[in-house]
Amino acid sequence: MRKKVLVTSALPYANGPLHIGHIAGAYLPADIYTRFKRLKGDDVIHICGTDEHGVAITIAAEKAGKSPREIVDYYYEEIKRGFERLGIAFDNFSRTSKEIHHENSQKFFLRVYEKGYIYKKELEQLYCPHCKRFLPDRYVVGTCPYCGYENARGDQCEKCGRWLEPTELINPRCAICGSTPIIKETYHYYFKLSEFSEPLREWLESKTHWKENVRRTALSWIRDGLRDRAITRDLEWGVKVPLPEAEGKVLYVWFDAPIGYISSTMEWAINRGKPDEWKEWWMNPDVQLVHFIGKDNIVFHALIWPAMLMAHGDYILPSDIPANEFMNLMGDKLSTSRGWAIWVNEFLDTFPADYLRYGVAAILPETSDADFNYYDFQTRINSELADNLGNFINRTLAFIKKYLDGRVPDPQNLGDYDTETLEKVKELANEMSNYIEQFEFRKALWKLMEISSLGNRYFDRKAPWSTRKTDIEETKRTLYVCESIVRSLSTFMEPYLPFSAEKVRKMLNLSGKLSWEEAMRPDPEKGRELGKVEILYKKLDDDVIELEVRKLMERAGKKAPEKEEKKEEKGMAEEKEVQIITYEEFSKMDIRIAKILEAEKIEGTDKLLKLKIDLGTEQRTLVAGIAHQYSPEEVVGKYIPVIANLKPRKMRGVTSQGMMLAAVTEDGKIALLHPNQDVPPGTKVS
Ligand code: B3M
Ligand code: ZN
Repeated sequence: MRKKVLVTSALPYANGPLHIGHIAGAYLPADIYTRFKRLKGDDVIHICGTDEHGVAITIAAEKAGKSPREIVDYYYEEIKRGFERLGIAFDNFSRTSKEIHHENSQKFFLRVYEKGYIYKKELEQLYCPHCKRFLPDRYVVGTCPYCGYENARGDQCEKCGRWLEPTELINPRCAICGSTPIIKETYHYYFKLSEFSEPLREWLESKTHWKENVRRTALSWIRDGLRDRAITRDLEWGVKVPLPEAEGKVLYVWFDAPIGYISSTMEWAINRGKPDEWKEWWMNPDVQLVHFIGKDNIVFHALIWPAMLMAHGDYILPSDIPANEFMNLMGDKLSTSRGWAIWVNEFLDTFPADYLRYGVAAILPETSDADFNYYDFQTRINSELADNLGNFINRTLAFIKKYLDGRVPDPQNLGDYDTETLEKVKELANEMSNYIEQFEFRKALWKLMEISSLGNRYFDRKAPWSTRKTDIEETKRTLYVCESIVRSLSTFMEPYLPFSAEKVRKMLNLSGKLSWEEAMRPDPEKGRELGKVEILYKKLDDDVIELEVRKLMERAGKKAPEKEEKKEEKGMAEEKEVQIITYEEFSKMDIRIAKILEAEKIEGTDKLLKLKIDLGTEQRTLVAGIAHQYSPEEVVGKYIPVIANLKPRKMRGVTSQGMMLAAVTEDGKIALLHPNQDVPPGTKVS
């Protein structure tokens, strides 16, 4: 049976242009997934829209000297255009400022209110005496009480991801004028999140197939205790609280935004002329609901939104929340305010959309943060897209055009190597498909590239340029197999490279898209005349890349790296992070074996242990981020390597005098390291 899959991507704030961090976090994976599911024959819709409320918008408006309305109107168009150019094909792209969404959110609120999960409460709030207003959310910044990050916003700490109340911040300051706020009385409506701890825990525990980062983070927050939260704000801009006594209050943006997924589906149904059809998605337990998000949105999608849905009662819960980590840029954290970002629309003025899609898909931050580097991007495009995939497609089709009458060859029968090759393609396509099903888009992409490498190897081994003079039947066999692979590729490419997939279909003169199933079989239309053949991927010249790097550096006020420097680094180290250091640099590190004497958990954290260690000549205190995996009892008495001359660092009020070394896997699992023979504390590691 056809499965129904409802895909959503996080609703981007309409307060700035799209950058590649957005693309890598949610939209590209969601689009790949949707396109793939469609080829597989599932009934799938991809829903999104802009998030147009909240202080992210009002602050942007204030900074630009514009009204919130002007800001969201402008960026809605700008963002939508970026998605279209990039081929992110939503079934509906709505806006939370639309009437339909306001109504829907108000209904949702009232329902939860009537069920007793929302209550009114007086509270003390931060108020800026200088700006003369309350300071909700991003209007106030201060130190995060959980992780110590100094620029945490009033509603969420960017560093540890926790949901905060403005009054929890240490040393709060007004984000607009910098003054110290005072405390003033007001009232707000609270959502009884605390009541959902148990149901949420049970629900999350059943999600064993989820990405570990999402489940683990959400469960650890439950363990820390869920508190009721204010879901209204004293603002002008937003969805009005639908209660007569709540004059001047609007819904907190994170309360209304996820409801936007439903509103956007409603709008989709209306546009299709079947206004009730959204219910077949949101009220249908057979639907698989998949939310694609970036990791900073985990708390909202894995805890608060499901709790809201549980409280409401009529709608399905998410089946999966594949959250991605962050995408850095040229070794440094993305920062839109510092100009350290690649803007989608600007990028697409220079590069084809499929180049961006490929460059990002190849390094998606699926298990850990990734780094977009222009030079690696160039290498990938040139050696993978152009030399591998493009080359195979072009050489095959050009050969048929030139020597085989421009028609799909019709060989008598195939030899072993020919059928084996076609079988292998099927196998690789199945592996690719399994990876996509598990949201492992990078690995799936390697499989795609393996198919075209296989094709290239086959072409080389069969050497049709030489057989054509001696054995035309053999040449036909070869090119029939190659053409069949190209035809299969035109489908397998589609999720990642939709624009070039379309071009390939044109060159092949196919009447339309093939399903995944059809693409697994050799071409049945022997004798079909091919279309016009053109080069699929042009290589990127050094100058083009240099110019982009220079533009980026200049905008951010940085110095461009020397050309030689960058080339050498690249030659020696396969992937980005690996850097070569000299022996002198290495020898500066004082690494020694220490014995753990005492260990205790650091209050209020779930990751940190405070250790007392013996370094032979002295005892020291270390802070180690292992508490989520090791209990204090487990580690006492153990011998571990330590960098003894690392600059002391204060964490959660404890100064760490050195750092413990351990093995950390890609998905964050830690394994302690121990010497495999007895050595005294203080023994040097070299
Ligand atoms: N607008 C946050 C963000 O862009 C937010 C996502 C809403 S999803 C319902 O990071
Ligand atoms: Zn102020």
